[in-house]
Amino acid sequence: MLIGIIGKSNVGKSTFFNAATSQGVQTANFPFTTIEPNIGIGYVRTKCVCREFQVRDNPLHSMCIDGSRFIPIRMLDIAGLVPGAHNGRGLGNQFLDTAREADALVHVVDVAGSTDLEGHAVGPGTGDPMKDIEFVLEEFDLWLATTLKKNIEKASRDLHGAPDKISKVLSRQLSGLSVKESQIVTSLNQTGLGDKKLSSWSPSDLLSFCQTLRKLAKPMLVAANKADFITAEPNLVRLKSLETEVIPCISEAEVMLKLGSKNGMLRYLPGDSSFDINPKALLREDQKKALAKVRAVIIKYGSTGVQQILNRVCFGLLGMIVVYPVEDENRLTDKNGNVLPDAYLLSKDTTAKELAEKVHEQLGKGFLYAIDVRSKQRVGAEYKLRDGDVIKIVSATSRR
Ligand SMILES: Nc1nc2c(ncn2[C@@H]2O[C@H](COP(=O)(O)OP(=O)(O)OP(=O)(O)O)[C@@H](O)[C@H]2O)c(=O)[nH]1
Ligand SMILES: [Mg+2]
Repeated sequence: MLIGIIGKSNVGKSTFFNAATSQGVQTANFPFTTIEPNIGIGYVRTKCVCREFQVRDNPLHSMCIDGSRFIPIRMLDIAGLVPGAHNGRGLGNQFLDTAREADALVHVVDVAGSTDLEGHAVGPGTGDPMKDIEFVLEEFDLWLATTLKKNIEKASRDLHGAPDKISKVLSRQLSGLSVKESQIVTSLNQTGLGDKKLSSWSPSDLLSFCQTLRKLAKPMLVAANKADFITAEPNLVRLKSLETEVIPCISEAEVMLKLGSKNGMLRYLPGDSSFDINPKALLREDQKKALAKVRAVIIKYGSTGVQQILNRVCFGLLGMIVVYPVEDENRLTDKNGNVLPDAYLLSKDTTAKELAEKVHEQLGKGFLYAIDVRSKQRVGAEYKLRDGDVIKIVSATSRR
């Protein structure tokens, strides 16, 4: 899974990326600090099943800390947008090409209004996050339209007058954009363009198709960043009128807490609503003050918001579930004795057989049945997995 971070210039995209991935990419209070994309690994947090099964787990590709399972997801931070980017202003919008494969987007916004439309620092409360969101979405849709236009020209040549195949041809042309054919069909229906020849689409047909497709294929939520400023409050109220989900966040605070935790100064897990200072830590006065500020702001919002945003994208917008495959249904281990070694993020309707195929091609091919470890019941190939399932797959190719 890939989550793309988009937004205006200088709103805190890279700070959010650092907060989520614990990387240290460059951030600064001026536009276009980021030019080349940054790729990293963030984690979604879920309650691990280890406590329910009363086992001590040793995950291989995820982490389990105090009963919380942290599962890796890929994240992408790109350059910021300014109005007119599609005409080459700022850094243009070609860099959005790197976001083609994103399954979902986090749209970072400066909710404090401390930057103007171009991303230059201004007095907090001066900038307007509503306007920022408007132009960023417009630029994104125009980028999508340009990408589609190129493909549509090719697609209409392929069609040879068979309009009923529009969605098939479009989906083949758009395969690099992580778009499903069903999403194309829905967009064609919603915009009433299903019966119109591709070659006669007007620019506004194309744009309205792109807006509809973007909402379906690139689900997005707004990270209302810099919520620590007092000027964020009225803007957060205004953002409630958006159809998109908005979560307040303070990326800078998350960076600080993760660093403090790594250095042993604090006890803090991403997503927690509080933190404890290590009584043995020798904190300087400025550090104490900074932490007091962080504490006040996470009391106000319940958390720094960063982990909540990743979780909402993964489990809310994308509707993913977590499933734990094991080889030994009694010890909950793999063949090497690792307890609950894997936690798979899967889309909601994944079946037991599809899980087998994901674990190993051969396991899928020889699939016989699966065991729901919790109930010890056998389930068939078409069994729809549920969040938190622990599953043993029995296959003609497995060892028994
Ligand atoms: N007060 C406050 N400042 C923040 C927060 N997050 C980021 N900043 C500051 O905002 C400025 C911009 O941060 P960046 O992460 O570089 O922003 P960006 O969106 O990646 O910027 P570009 O790459 O230039 O588009 C920096 O000075 C950060 O320290 C926050 O939660 N609160
Ligand atoms: Mg940046």
